Amino acid sequence: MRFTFLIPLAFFYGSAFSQSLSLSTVIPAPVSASDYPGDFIISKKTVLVCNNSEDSLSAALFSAHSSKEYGIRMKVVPQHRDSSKAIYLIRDSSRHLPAEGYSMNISPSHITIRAGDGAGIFYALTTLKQLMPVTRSKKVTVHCGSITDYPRFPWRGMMLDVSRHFFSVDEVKQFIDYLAAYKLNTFHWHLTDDQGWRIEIKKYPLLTEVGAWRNGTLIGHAGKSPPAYDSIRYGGYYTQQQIRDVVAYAQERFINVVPEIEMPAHSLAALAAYPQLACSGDHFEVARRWSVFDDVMCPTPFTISFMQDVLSEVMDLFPSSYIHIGGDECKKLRWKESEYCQSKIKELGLKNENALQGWFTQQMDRFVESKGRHIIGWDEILTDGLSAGAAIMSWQGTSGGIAAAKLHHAVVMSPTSHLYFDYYQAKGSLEPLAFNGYLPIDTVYAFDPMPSSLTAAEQPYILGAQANLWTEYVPDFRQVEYMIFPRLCALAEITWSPREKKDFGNFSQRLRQNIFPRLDGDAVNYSKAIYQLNMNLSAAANGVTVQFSSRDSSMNIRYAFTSDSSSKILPGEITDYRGPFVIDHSCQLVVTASGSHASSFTFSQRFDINKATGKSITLATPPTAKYSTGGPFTLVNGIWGRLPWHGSEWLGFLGTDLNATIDLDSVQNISVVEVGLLDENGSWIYLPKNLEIFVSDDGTQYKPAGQLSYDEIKSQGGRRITFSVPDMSVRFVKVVAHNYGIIPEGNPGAGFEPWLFVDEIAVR
Ligand code: TNX
Repeated sequence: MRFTFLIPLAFFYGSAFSQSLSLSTVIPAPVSASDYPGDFIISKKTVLVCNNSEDSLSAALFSAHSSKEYGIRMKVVPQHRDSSKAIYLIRDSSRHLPAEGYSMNISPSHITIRAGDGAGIFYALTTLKQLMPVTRSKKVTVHCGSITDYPRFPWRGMMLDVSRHFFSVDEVKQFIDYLAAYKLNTFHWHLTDDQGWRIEIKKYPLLTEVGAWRNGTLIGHAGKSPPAYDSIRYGGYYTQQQIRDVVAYAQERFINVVPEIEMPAHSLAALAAYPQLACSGDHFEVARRWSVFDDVMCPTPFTISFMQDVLSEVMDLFPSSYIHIGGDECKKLRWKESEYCQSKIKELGLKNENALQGWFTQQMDRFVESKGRHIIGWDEILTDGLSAGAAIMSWQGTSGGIAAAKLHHAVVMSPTSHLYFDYYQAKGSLEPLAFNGYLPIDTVYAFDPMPSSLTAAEQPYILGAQANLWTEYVPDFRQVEYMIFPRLCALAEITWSPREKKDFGNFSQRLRQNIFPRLDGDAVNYSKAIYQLNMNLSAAANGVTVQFSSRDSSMNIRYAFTSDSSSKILPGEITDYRGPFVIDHSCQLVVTASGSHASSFTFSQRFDINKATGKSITLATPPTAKYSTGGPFTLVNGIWGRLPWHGSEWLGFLGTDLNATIDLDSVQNISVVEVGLLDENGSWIYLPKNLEIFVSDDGTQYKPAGQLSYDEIKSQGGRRITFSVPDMSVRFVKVVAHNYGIIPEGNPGAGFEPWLFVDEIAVR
């Protein structure tokens, strides 16, 4: 019957008619969902029926959402005589649903939601929101069906760093809303770091009066020398009143707020306010740049009682059973120099400074436990003496978490390899500045928080996972949105949905069908990187062959060439991509890939086609495996590496030389050789000691054609080094760059072998 009037109905409503969404389009994927024929229609006559005050609040939030998105506000009533047009919210523990679980039955006349707790009711309504039309429509239909759903892990989290950049209370609430929309239940609030202390502590007012403000901020990427700063006083903090407000707001959305107070390192802002916290020195500045600093708190009685006072106020503000005490990246230089630390190590019979950090952590651990709470910290805090209740957040891979679980500590997985949302999610020159790593959404999705090496008895110690958004390169909230969306959706699915349900292709389809249009509607600034193409380059006769592949075969790929670096494609100059094509002249290539709805992803790439491009190249010493992705061809692929550098565009030689021979195929006239180098000592990448060019007609007899010393390379800017060779006819060009050799004292990486990084060799 239904299908007979589907067509006239569609005609009548025109574009306003939208087919209701299948129950299996929800993100995170429910444990089980089946569609039944028919729709439930939400209108102003629909009522939400519940008789529990906690659920009434969830119902009111649902109604507010419906009012904002569709102009339909629904009444929340304790009972309803007419069973039609009702959405029932029922507390029912007889079904033995796991914590936070719910069941939902949608029939044409009414919807019944059952859950054992308030979170379950809230998540059912969250699911229902995703079953309502993706765009505003006259008729708000929800597909009939039934769902049983509950989370795989109890800790589904996201961290926001508000120290490196500060976000207002309203922005933090918006962030919390984003978490709630995908059933995440933990907001880890990174409140203190070297660059700013952001929480009011009544007993120590200077923490915010002094520590919340810095006199400028690094411009561009760290590691660039010399660093440049703006001179804008930057900062801000949350009053205790504001914190209480945020915590209450989060609680209404079933989100636990875990505060983080960093100690003993990442604490320059605290040291600037109270220099007595340090081992020595009486003047510190709130950091203006991104780094791991030598100055850290000293584990003295003063520091211990100071930080316990801070934690007391923190525990008054945050009901969370876990309180995060940081503990990462504590350099031990100051502790090695400190008489106090050295005598404390002796007195306690400790092995070294790391053990002293363990002892310091224990002082906090005992204190927090005495208040009926637990500490959680980064994997560096794992030592023998921790209370059984202490938990570990595993960031340097998963091994710290695995070790902790084996010792029966609770663990939250948050490895840089899969869950660092401050890393790039797309390749290409149009990406906004980010931390150096690369973390596309399919890598996030591939992560399983449960390590396969744990026994059944150890597995319950894995509480779940969380992603971290460090904000060194996230200056405003638009950029927060860009970094978390849509990777947040993948995080939600790996922490909520059953492992067997994981399917990236299906997930990305649901993203495009059910999520992207909503984000578009709410003007959320999300990344379109999922449409990103892989660009494969190979050698062609006089240039390179370009081939694209994508995660999605329905993708529509078009490209064009422009003379400048603008991404604008002019109409009429666009080509539909049908297969590999050759680039044999220098140009700017612009590529757009679009999927089934309006979103698209554009990137551009400059090609420098010269006599060496695509020619055969051999290396006497191979690059070090870690930086060898594209092989020797990387140096003649027509692409100069981007800055900030990204591994795949460079070859790296750890302690060894570059010795490259290019066969130009035939004898050619040449006058210029260019070599691309990197000078980033902060990353232990050093220019070569010298650079030599040799040429040959036959590939056996070589004669020198020029050489440059370290100082000459440096004076050319150390990036794109040009040799003018006397005009000559040659077939083979050999480039030798001698590794700088052991890094001298006083330089980053002193005493170690340096990296030599090369991205391109051009012959003209
Ligand atoms: C390491 S992860 C840090 C942070 C940085 C982050 C950048 C961790 C516990 N410490 O201080 O912001 O890398 O990715």
